[in-house]
Amino acid sequence: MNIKTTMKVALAATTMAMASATMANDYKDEYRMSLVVGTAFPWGQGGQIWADLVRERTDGRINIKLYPGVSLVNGDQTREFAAVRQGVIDMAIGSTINWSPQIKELNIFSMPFLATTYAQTDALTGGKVGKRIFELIEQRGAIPLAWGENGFRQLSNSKRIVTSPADLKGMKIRVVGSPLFVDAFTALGANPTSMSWADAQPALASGAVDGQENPLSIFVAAKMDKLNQKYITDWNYMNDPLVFVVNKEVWASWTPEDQKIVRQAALDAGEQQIALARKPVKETILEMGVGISTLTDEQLEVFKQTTRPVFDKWVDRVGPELVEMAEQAVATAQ
Ligand code: X2X
Repeated sequence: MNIKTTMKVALAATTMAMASATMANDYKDEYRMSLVVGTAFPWGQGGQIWADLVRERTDGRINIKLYPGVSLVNGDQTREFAAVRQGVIDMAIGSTINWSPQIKELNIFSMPFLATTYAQTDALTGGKVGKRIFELIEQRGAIPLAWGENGFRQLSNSKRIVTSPADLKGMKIRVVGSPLFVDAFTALGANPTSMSWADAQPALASGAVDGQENPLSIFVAAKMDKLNQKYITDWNYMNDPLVFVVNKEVWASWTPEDQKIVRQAALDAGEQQIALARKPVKETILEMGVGISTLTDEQLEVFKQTTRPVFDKWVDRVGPELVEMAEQAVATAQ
């Protein structure tokens, strides 16, 4: 080796050492994970599991702190995805409903009575639809890693047993931030108001609204019996999947080894989180003194027919191709 080559090699080695030092410096002391609800809920538990697995498996190189209540966007869950994209939030486990204002295709999961069993839900997230949705999330600026689940949304109210659209007539129902829900509950004859989860609880407590729709695991953990909710309609109207994501720049700042760890931890946490979300809680709800009406096939059919025009209206917004893909997936699942 002549002196020139030796110097070149030395220089290259120095540059490489500097690059890896910069990379190490790029790691933040703490990564901020946004969630709508905390660890009393399966959703929040999923966040805790993900954070713990990542800390363990990276020997503390990646430290994640949970920010429940979507506190990084002042409780406005419909702005969460935009904040992930902008880097205000480093990572999140977010609901497809809450991110649908930015990614309209996510409304596929909210199409009334499209997927009414767990097998059908899994056929959507685990198949072509899930793959397509992940591509779209990545195109819109975040790295999707795994699926979780909020759960089948069931209706509850303070007034009466609801087994037909007629029972819902004029009832004030709090709905989430996708206009699809306003359309659906309007078609059913109710009087829906869209508001955040933070605002929903006081509105239910004061009687400003009569009812709401959320998975039963949320009903139990939020103690909705104390929010005047006495009657539940078990109708599996739609299941709200959750998505584990990381901001693009944050993702790029990690070594490939750490990216692999974070991805695998998300998949493992997602699996555990879904199992927690699917744990039966009907007994607990009955013990709370709340009635549950499980609809018969005939009763379900009436709700399905009544919301059909809304389904049809949203096919164009969600994308006919995606809807067809979803209908095929659901038809082959049980
Ligand atoms: O706001 C809701 O109802 C909740 C907690 O289920 C979501 O974030 C979609």
